[in-house]
Amino acid sequence: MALQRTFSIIKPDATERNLTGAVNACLEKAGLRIVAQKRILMTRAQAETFYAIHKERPFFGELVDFMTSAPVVVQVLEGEDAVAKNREVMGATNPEDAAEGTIRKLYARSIGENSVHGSDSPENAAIEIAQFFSGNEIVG
Ligand code: RTP
Ligand code: MG
Repeated sequence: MALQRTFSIIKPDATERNLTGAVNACLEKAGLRIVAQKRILMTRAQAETFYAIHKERPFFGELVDFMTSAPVVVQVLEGEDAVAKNREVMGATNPEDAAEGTIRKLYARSIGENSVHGSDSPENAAIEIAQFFSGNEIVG
């Protein structure tokens, strides 16, 4: 299978606890290569655009508050089957349902403060990568 790219975010609950390196170690151990990475404070507009698909959900306001509450690390990950591989190493949305050894099982605080984001399809990965990175910032 050809190399694929996916978009990842280390969320505020993880950056606040100084877990950037711990999360990156899990990603790299899973065979994903970090080909772009930057630490930013998301604006409300960026978070609202990024999570627009959830704007009618009851947790939307809380989600935007959370994602703008502290720095995040946005990343592009590359590897074979990267979208699915990253979802696997992240674990289920709710840490109570996440498999042993996954990032969310190890580090997430709750279903909302769940340490990482990962694209759910190659199509969304391309859209999400383009929201945060220009082509020359990604070095594969
Ligand atoms: P993500 O998009 O962040 O990678 O997470 P996901 O696919 O596993 O979950 P999704 O259904 O897309 O939800 C996006 C994020 O919204 C927050 N959430 N809170 N309070 C709640 O019931 C609730 N449900 C979802 C989480 O931060 C989730 O990752
Ligand atoms: Mg999602």
